[in-house]
Amino acid sequence: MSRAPQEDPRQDTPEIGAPKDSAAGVPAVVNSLRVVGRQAGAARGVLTLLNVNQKKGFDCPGCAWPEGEHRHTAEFCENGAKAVAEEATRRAVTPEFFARHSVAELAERSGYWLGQQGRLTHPVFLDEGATHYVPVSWERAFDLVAEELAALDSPDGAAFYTSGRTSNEAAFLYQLFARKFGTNNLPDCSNMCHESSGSALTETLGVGKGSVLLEDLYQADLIIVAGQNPGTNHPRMLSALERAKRGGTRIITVNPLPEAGLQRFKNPQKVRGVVGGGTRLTDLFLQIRLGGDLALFRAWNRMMLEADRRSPGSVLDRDFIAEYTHGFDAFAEELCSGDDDAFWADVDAATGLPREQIDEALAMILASRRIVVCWAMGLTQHRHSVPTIREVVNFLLLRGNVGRPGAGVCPVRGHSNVQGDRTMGIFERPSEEFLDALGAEFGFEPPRRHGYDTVRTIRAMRDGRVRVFFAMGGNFVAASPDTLVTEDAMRRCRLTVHVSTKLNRSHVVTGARALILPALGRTDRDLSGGVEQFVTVEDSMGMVHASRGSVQPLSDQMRSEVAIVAGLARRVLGEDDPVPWEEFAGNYDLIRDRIERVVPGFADFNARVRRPGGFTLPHAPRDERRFPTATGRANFTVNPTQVLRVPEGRLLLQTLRSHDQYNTTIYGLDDRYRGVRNGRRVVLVNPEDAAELGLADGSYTDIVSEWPDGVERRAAHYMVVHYPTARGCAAAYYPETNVLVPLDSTAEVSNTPTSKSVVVRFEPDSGLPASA
Ligand SMILES: Nc1nc2c(c(=O)[nH]1)N[C@H]1C(S)=C(S)[C@@H](COP(=O)(O)OP(=O)(O)OC[C@H]3O[C@@H](n4cnc5c(=O)[nH]c(N)nc54)[C@H](O)[C@@H]3O)O[C@H]1N2
Ligand SMILES: Nc1nc2c(c(=O)[nH]1)N[C@H]1C(S)=C(S)[C@@H](COP(=O)(O)OP(=O)(O)OC[C@H]3O[C@@H](n4cnc5c(=O)[nH]c(N)nc54)[C@H](O)[C@@H]3O)O[C@H]1N2
Ligand SMILES: [Mo]
Repeated sequence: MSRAPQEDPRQDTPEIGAPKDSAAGVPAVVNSLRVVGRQAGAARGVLTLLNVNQKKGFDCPGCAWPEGEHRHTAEFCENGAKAVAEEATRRAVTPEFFARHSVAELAERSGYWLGQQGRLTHPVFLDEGATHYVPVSWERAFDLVAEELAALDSPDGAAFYTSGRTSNEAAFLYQLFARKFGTNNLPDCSNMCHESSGSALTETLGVGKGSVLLEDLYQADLIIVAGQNPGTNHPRMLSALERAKRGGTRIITVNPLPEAGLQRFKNPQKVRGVVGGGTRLTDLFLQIRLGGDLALFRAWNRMMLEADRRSPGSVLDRDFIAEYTHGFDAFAEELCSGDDDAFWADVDAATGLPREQIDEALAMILASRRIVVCWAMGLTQHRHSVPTIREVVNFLLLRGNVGRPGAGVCPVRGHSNVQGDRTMGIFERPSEEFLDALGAEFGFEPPRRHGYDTVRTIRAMRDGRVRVFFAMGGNFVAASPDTLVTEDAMRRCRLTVHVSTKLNRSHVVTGARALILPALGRTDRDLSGGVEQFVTVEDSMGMVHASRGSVQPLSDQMRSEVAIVAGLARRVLGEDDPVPWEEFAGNYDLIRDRIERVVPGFADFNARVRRPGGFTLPHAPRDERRFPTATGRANFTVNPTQVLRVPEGRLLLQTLRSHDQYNTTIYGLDDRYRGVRNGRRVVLVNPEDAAELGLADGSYTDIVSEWPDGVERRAAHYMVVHYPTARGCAAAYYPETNVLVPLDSTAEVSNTPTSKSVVVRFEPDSGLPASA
């Protein structure tokens, strides 16, 4: 058992060139047109693209970055184009496809190959002991789910997963269905993503979302981008940073890797971006060690406290602290106590940064009245992620940088509607207020017991406590940690069900019985109930707007997610259930009326969402400096330094995204900005570490992770690439390396898998796996 099963090593022959120091620009656009042409047929592809994020079009299924006020006809980014092409493809996975390929055969294919086969067009069923999926009617499919749910000892024997592309309307109905069925087992991709942000922000500011709007970025004096690679994962963010930059904003980047987009940006939307060197975005690059951010923010905070002691009132916003915050004294006391040498020794060990750079950054911080901190997975996927983000909040609170223009917290979300899904109640630990409102609106008593998150769901499946796994989108077995454990857990289920657009690994690693239910995606025209429907989404900055697909679906058997949930709910909950499921499926306005009555901030939902650009949800800290926390104030917190100490001869591995993938969907085998072509089995290692470990550039190695449970986790046959990452750190691509992430290695409080800090050692290459 030595390899991640979704790999196809035969296709993987990496070629390495020099990393780039700029992102986007002409090659990006040309590349995206090429991908679009290949995938969807040029005409259909370009027509589709022009519609993305336009006022009357669909929301880009790429990322959750907001659209801005002026959407150009051509404002698409390379990776948005790929996401659209992936979905709008004309290739189809039909019942004939499943007749040709057994599940066992499909399980030998790579995730890349599976995704390339096209859109799922018909509901299909894999019966116990069967070798192939066979077509099934929607009615029969719902009967099968109902049958297995009815056979459970308790409603908590089922788990209802959600990925982050699901619309507000579908998500609202889905969680209503799960709760009427009787469980809060609503794990979601957030559990593996920004859960640490939500946990930290809810505790400290009272709202688990970002507090800035686009204008705030433009007005900021300083933007700190920590643990994020926007050139690949949020390319439109670079346009916003460029605009801020032109207005005089300075940018500090904190990252173990020198990511191309953050160094220089060539704006493909402008002539200026087409020729010349592009805009230099980063003023100061801090090449930090993995997991060093807590120590870095503590260092800045301590220096600010000390400077203010020397010259009271010169640094801190004392009025803000007195009026709006709680816990300052305890925070300052802990941070400034203790031996100076020991404190700085920890900072050195954790960050690996020269003291001059920390000082230089501090000077920029002190010269800036308005500061925004942006972050993504580099901050959220470590054991001490929640303390790290709490410390970021401390940093901003010290100088009143929350709740005023040009300042605030900016966790940059991943999936295009992951934030909206949470707002709609996709959460295993819902608040009492939410459950009260939901129960009152629909006349039932929702379950109060907290449900399972992603990691707990895997354990429960492994231990036989969850027997039915239902997924609204996503690719659970590939996205989750500890691939072999998760796949085994999945196989122990009675029934696994996937509502999906594309074929993926989770369809071929199944429970005793399995269903694939084909859903319409964001780009597809939705004629549920015989009339054209639109859905709504919420972006990373709390802006809600409409999304209307325009592409003719490939088959009349594909259904909208709303229609699927409604049909299933009726079948499972029975004819007597008073919720008007059929009416909801025929008119999404009726769902929005209910959302308005249950979820705060959606007053006049149907009217406001029809206005161009939609509307912004209220955010108490941002709008009125009101902090709905336990203390009624913004909370300072005490977060002792944690240093990830790695034994001799080991490195800390982060698992991240290449430029040619969307999470577990692989678009191609290149990572252009990092200079990697035609392969994904690479591990990026600092040349000095490589020399110490005897890892020659271009040689092959096995990567073995270390975790105190005695289980061997190995990723075989990876090419070593000498790369300018921080000392002591390495990087390799997710999802293949999920085989190395131990299920039980999770963040404090948020329980997020520690995908960015896996202790690994290197062993001699055991060669290509047998099937190669
Ligand atoms: N094209 C494309 N777009 C996407 C996605 C995609 O796969 N493809 N995925 C979407 C999703 S769901 C998400 S969540 C986002 C993810 O967006 P990102 O968070 O940008 O994604 P990652 O590739 O995981 O990159 C993590 C970055 O953090 C850095 N980093 C890692 N550890 C640390 C650390 O300890 N400290 C600091 N300071 N930096 C660190 C890494 O070097 C890397 O630059 O993107 C979304 N958008
Ligand atoms: N090691 C490691 N693991 C990670 C991460 C990491 O950085 N490192 N990142 C984590 C993060 S941030 C995230 S968000 C998760 C992602 O976890 P998921 O969201 O579960 O995974 P995706 O790859 O985004 O899911 C892709 C599948 O979603 C389906 N799909 C796409 N669009 C639609 C749609 O509109 N409707 C429906 N019903 N289905 C659709 C398609 O069938 C496609 O195959 O992975 C996490 N896992
Ligand atoms: Mo994510």
